[in-house]
Amino acid sequence: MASTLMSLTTVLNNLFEPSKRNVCSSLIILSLLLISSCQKQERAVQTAQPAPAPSTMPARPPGYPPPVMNQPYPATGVVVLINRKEGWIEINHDEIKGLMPAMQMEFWVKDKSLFNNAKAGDRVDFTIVETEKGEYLTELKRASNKSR
Ligand SMILES: [Cu+2]
Repeated sequence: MASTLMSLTTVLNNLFEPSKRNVCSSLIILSLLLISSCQKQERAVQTAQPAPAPSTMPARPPGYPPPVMNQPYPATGVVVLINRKEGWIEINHDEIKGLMPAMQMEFWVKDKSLFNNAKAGDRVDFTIVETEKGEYLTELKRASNKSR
């Protein structure tokens, strides 16, 4: 019993010995730092901006208002390739007034027989219609004016 008391006193003495106290308090500070850095990480995760939801509509370039639904937009361009199997045509098109600037892009068709009217390399006149379900090419014919 006496020896237990002795060792307890030794432990207490050691604890209050300045050098040991420093070790002890620095351990406390270290653990506090660890806790606070963990909290910081958590906060960083929470404030991270959620990725924008993928939009079905392409971003509107400046100067082009949202398209008028179900209104035919006449357009011209050159056929790059036709994918009959999937039902789309890639056209290097001129500016489509009120819809989009000149660019190369794919258009879906609802009627694949339109593809009989043209082939890759042809300059074409076509029509684009915007619907709630997306953008479709509804008319396609080889351009009568080949000068452009
Ligand atoms: Cu386009």
